[in-house]
Amino acid sequence: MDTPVLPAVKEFLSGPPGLFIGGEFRPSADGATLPVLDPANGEQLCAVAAGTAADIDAAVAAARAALPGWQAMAPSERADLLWRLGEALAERADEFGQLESLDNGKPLGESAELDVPLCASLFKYYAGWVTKLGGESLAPASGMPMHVYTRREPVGVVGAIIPWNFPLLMCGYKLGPALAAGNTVVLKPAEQTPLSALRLARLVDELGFPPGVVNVVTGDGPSAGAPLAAHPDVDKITFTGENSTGRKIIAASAGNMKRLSLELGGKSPSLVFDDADLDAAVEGTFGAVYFNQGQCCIAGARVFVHSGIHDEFVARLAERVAEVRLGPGLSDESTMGPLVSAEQRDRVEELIRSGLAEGAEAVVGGDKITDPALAPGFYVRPTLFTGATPDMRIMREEIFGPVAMVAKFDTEEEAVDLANDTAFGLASGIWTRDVRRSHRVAAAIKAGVVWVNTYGMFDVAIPYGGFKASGYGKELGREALDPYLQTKTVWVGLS
Ligand code: TXE
Repeated sequence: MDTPVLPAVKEFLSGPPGLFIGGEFRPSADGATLPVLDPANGEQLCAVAAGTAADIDAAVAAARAALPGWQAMAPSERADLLWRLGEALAERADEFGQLESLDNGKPLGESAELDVPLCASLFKYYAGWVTKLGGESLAPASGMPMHVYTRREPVGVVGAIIPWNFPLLMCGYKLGPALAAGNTVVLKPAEQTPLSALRLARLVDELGFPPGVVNVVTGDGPSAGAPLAAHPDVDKITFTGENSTGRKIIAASAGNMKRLSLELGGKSPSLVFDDADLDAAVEGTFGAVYFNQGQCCIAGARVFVHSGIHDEFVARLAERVAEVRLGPGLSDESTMGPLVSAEQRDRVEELIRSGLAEGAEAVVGGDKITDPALAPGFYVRPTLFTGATPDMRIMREEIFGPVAMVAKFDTEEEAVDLANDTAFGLASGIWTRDVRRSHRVAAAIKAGVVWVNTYGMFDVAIPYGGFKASGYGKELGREALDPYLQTKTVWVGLS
């Protein structure tokens, strides 16, 4: 049965607010709009304003103008606003969850019970830091008669460019630490999923954040993202998305030497040793690959299994994958929703075809959806490949869809080499009962996160972020504040 759409969600969809600039909602400068589609059936949900360079200019000017006031506000007051944003969000988990599921396609259980509460707790966590950001007093090694201290100052105006896989959560990842550190923000949501960011903007407005502290400009990458990345009056860009877009952002930001935090793609390995708890490894690997329809940058989809347990592992994982029930996010029958867009579905299907053409075997899935109830939506049949070799495209390129590749290894050394045979370095998983091996392998893997006998765990207090081509600048935890602050050193002569 489908969960009935809440009146507040219907009301929102009947006329979503425009761009949020300087505390006001307004249409885009040229009046253009973007359609927002329901990925479960391809139909239009509503339309939102399509911002361009002129709107970005206005939003950046509003953010710049708001900066002195926001920084002068008592830290306890800023903390209070962030805390109340977290509270208000948690109180509206059902509404935000529905909006997110309609916009992105993910099951309601995931949006309302995971994404919204985590985003709410993020604002509360960073509220706690606002009153604790101080510098230090330092003694010169030479013994010079100087009083030296550091101040931790915000970097200024932050441009946040976010993707569509966790639309609301990504708002929290960026806004939480940026605002806590005293910056003002221009947020550019993904064109596929702008709704929860606009709903959040309404909340920001209702709670009385000073105008211009948070600005939201919806629009596509080239028209709204690119001018934000290149804007001479933006001090920092924080970006999550594709590597090629990350490269464009690096180039665009060179003009005024913007600070950058980049959370890019991944091709994460899961290593299953022959002493692993197989039940836990199968269930954990299933979640590592297929959660969020596989649209996770941390997806542990390169699964390397010891040859002694390979066949049994594949049989059990195949059974688990076959249990998936595809359907709309708002249906309580569905355990997996559609992908976010037709473009993403086509991209994933093309990679599945390449895997078959290059000789991998699809133990489950691999075929197109033909069921007339699902076909108009952007669904992809969850797929499990065996026999994938390291040179295949499915083993090298980020798939960002519900596709796992299981391959064999014989020794620990080989497992580590296979795990590290990628340009990316975001996350990884190890399944073993041997505590010595778990630490040895965790140290040898070149990735920003290693999960041992678990996968995909996140917590507001624990830092997360990639190595190698997966980007730089941590998110979550205390470390996530650093990229939003700069240290000023003050020397005071005492003689
Ligand atoms: O990403 P983009 P897309 C990967 C995943 C997926 C692929 C494509 O493999 O299949 O990327 O997704 C904005 N200047 N990830 O095309 O383009 C864009 O409007 C400034 C991994 O959606 O990177 C959106 O707001 N901004 C990932 C944001 O960038 C630009 C999450 C992300 O879109 C821009 C999503 C430009 N020139 C996709 N061009 C992860 N690591 O979590 C686009 N944008």
